[in-house]
Amino acid sequence: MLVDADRLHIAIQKNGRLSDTSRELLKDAGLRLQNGRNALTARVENFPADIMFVRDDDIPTFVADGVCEFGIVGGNVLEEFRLSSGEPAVEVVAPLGTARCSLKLAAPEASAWEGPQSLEGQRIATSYPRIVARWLEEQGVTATVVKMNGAVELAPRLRIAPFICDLVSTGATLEANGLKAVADVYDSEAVLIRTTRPISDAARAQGEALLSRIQGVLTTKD
Ligand code: PRT
Ligand code: ZN
Repeated sequence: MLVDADRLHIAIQKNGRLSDTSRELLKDAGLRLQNGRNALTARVENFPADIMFVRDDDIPTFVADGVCEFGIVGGNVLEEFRLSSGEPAVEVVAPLGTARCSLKLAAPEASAWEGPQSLEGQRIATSYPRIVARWLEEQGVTATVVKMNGAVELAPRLRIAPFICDLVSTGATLEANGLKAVADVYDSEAVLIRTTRPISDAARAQGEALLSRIQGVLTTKD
């Protein structure tokens, strides 16, 4: 546990697609951060909370371990984490409506697609192997899932796998790589998560106050 059990610890992405909207949400909730962009942590001047700037992939772990009481992360990252960790001590307290995207199955433009059965016995490259494996099971299809940590859209050209499953927002990346989306696997948006581990009474009360401020911000944005 971090030194001060009476302060809240909030994990947000340091740099990436979630960082600006995460900072903005905390700001709109009235939290004034002390440090600039390059710090790893920031003290909130006017609320008993510290912000941790981390990789998005680490956020579910920090919250489930109770190192941070709150975090903001993509639903896709949280879901993959949940499928890998049994029943982690983390709950979604608010969908945020930002960073919307879909995990989509894609195939080379020229290939024939006759539905999920076209995947039988094939290879699929993805950064989300557990979400893809669950979907394949739901479809009753057996295929080999190949985990890649990035540049998934190159897999067909590199002959790693003829199919990929990757996040899509505008579709421009698929198009630029000669791929077409053939199925929706998981729809995602950023979510505010909270630890379900026991925390101090003071931290719990601050957490409730933070949550109601954030809910207030979200309501005015609806
Ligand atoms: O460094 P760190 O590990 O923290 O960041 P990261 O590189 O893992 O994540 P980042 O910042 O790229 O994305 C963070 C989260 O943003 C994701 O987990 C999603 O929840 C959400 N998000 C929303 C997206 C996209 N839209 C998105 N389009 N994440 C990634 N993409 C990528 C996608 O992987 C593909 O390469 O953008 C490309 C496709 O975009 P379009 O517009 O061409 O379709
Ligand atoms: Zn990441």
